[in-house]
Amino acid sequence: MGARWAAALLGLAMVAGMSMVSAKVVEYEWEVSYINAAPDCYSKTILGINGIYPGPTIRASQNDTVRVTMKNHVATEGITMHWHGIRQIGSPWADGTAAVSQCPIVYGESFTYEFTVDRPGTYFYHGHFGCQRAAGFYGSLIVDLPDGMYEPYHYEGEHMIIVNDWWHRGIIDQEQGLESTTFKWVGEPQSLLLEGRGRYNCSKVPKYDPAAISCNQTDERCAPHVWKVERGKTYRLRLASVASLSTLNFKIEGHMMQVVEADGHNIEPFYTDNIDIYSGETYSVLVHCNGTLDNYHLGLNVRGRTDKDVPTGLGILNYNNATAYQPNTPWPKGPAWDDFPASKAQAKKYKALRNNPDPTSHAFNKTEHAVTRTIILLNTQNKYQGHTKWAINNVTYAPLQTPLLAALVYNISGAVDLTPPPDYPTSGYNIFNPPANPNTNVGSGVYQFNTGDVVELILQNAATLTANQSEVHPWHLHGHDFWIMGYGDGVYDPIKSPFTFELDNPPARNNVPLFPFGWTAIRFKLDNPGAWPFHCHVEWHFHMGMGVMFAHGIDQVRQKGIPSSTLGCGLTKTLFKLNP
Ligand SMILES: *[C@@H]1O[C@H](CO)[C@@H](O)[C@H](O)[C@H]1NC(C)=O
Ligand SMILES: *[C@@H]1O[C@H](CO)[C@@H](O)[C@H](O)[C@H]1NC(C)=O
Ligand SMILES: *[C@@H]1O[C@H](CO)[C@@H](O)[C@H](O)[C@H]1NC(C)=O
Ligand SMILES: *[C@@H]1O[C@H](CO)[C@@H](O)[C@H](O)[C@H]1NC(C)=O
Ligand SMILES: *[C@@H]1O[C@H](CO)[C@@H](O)[C@H](O)[C@H]1NC(C)=O
Ligand SMILES: *[C@@H]1O[C@H](CO)[C@@H](O)[C@H](O)[C@H]1NC(C)=O
Ligand SMILES: *[C@@H]1O[C@H](CO)[C@@H](O)[C@H](O)[C@H]1NC(C)=O
Ligand SMILES: *[C@@H]1O[C@H](CO)[C@@H](O)[C@H](O)[C@H]1NC(C)=O
Ligand SMILES: *[C@@H]1O[C@H](CO)[C@@H](O)[C@H](O)[C@H]1NC(C)=O
Ligand SMILES: [Cu+2]
Repeated sequence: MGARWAAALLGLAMVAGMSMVSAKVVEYEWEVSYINAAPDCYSKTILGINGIYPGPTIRASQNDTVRVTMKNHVATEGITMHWHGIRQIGSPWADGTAAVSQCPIVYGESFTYEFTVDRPGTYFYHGHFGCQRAAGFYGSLIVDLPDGMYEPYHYEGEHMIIVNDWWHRGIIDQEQGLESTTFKWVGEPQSLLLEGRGRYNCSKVPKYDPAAISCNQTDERCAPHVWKVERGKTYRLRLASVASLSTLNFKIEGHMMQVVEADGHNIEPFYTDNIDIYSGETYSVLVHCNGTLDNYHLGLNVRGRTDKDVPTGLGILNYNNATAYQPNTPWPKGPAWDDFPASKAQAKKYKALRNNPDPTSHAFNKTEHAVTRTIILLNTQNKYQGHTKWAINNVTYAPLQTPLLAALVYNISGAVDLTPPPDYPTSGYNIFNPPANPNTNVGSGVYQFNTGDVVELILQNAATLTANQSEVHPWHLHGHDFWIMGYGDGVYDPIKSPFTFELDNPPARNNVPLFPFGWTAIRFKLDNPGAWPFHCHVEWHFHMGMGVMFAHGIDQVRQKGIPSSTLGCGLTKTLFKLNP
């Protein structure tokens, strides 16, 4: 039941320097259904693609067209798929965000995504409806340079490592707990997974739990993944985090890593023995395999939240086809989970690669990218009619029934809340304590921009509803890359803080952490017309309203049109009939 794919020449040949580069169509047909899986030895129902988990890897070359036809065989749930890090230039309808770019694909129906992968790098895809990403609905997406073109670094082999945190409860149960007025938090994960594999101690499953009989320590589906290397060679490890909650720290026993790529962009390389990966981020690290032993641990640990009951996730780096086994050496562990200074110092190491040979590098230019609009987004935890929520400038986001893009393109009256949320938080808000009045407003409003605007966006963190507590929030932008201008502790000062910004070579990213009680400044140019979410990539936080919507250039999208296959729900029902 492997992925069926076919590659056909597009017929277009592109001239790149002296070589002819031809873009092709890379085609996949996916059948989505519930499957039984045991990623950490505990058997449960998850969402599988073509019967497998993690989903099939998509591999294409720069400028190729990726076409994925996805059929929904899940009778009780709609589905969508988001191509994380792919900007969807000219194809905003293919972004795969339910309530924004399309209607969910209902039972028995198929939907075809078609988009260009314009930039080489490491990406991934994941469900973007409800909390389906947490149900195992994800896989890797790798964009190579065309034949004959090379990265500005050298390696002899490569491997993908998709990392995740994992719970035993099903997502429907988890979502219901988060939505309920008797709020039930999901808690910390049971396991950490590398390439969809971890290992839970089955003797911890209570005897009365029906799963006690299906938690099987010797199930081969939870045997640690083995990454094979040849002694003396240098490997590119492509890391991607689809975590639902945790920041993860990756470390290889006895080996250093040279970080060369972040979110699909080349960076100024640096060496480290451990790397923080926030949910929604991708990295490439080069590892020179000069170890003397047959097997080494790959280790994954929680950062930024307690790791008390979350054991190290393990994989095996195996040399020269020796018999693979888990070494009996201590598990690799980076800095302590609450060593925030270490995480902040590492985050600040990322700089765009100077003299980047990649013409699509998206280099920052302080003249060209001077700010035209500034927005400050305050992240708070609140209450709405007894429900626990996350809010941005005192508005918690509620998905609309009518997809935002269609609502704007067809100007459907009453489908969209056109009142933009505030550009600034309530003045004088004390970020260090929970508010005396925790109530917030619910909304689905849209920040509307002019194409060409350069927006500086300040994310400001604050206390949760618990005194002295503030959490890490990795923010992800759809449709655009932004530059990370800076990070700081405490309250952002519009006069003093900008003096600390990196104006020389800030890194271009699509994901950025916001540290507890701190602020993060990003800047981006509105150059890709459409409707785009900007949200916390913690699955549970976005579900609790931690996101905002951006839109610009809708006239251009309208001229080009959006496929009628994106319609059919909410107030687009009648349009669907008009445009069958
Ligand atoms: C990709 O397409 C763009 C736009 O058509 C073109 O400028 C660029 O040279 C192409 N790159 C490669 C590597 O084919
Ligand atoms: C598994 O859990 C049991 C019960 O909590 C404990 O006695 C045992 O030491 C654990 N095994 C490992 C390998 O951690
Ligand atoms: C556990 O898995 C192993 C390997 O697949 C299998 O041989 C064994 O029968 C399973 N045990 C139970 C109790 O299902
Ligand atoms: C492997 O190479 C690194 C740097 O290239 C060096 O520091 C280390 O000592 C080498 N390890 C072994 C076992 O040779
Ligand atoms: C390991 O096995 C593979 C497959 O049989 C083979 O291609 C490769 O050359 C072997 N590597 C080494 C270092 O022996
Ligand atoms: C930055 O942009 C300005 C205005 O477009 C241009 O004159 C200048 O050459 C650019 N600088 C670099 C380093 O590209
Ligand atoms: C959208 O519809 C409203 C009336 O419902 C109208 O006032 C407005 O001009 C329309 N906008 C566009 C862009 O067509
Ligand atoms: C947020 O909105 C709620 C509901 O309107 C209000 O009661 C509360 O005072 C507002 N909080 C802030 C900090 O503006
Ligand atoms: C919060 O932290 C401050 C400063 O560390 C301390 O004085 C205060 O007692 C703490 N409050 C609570 C409720 O823990
Ligand atoms: Cu968050």
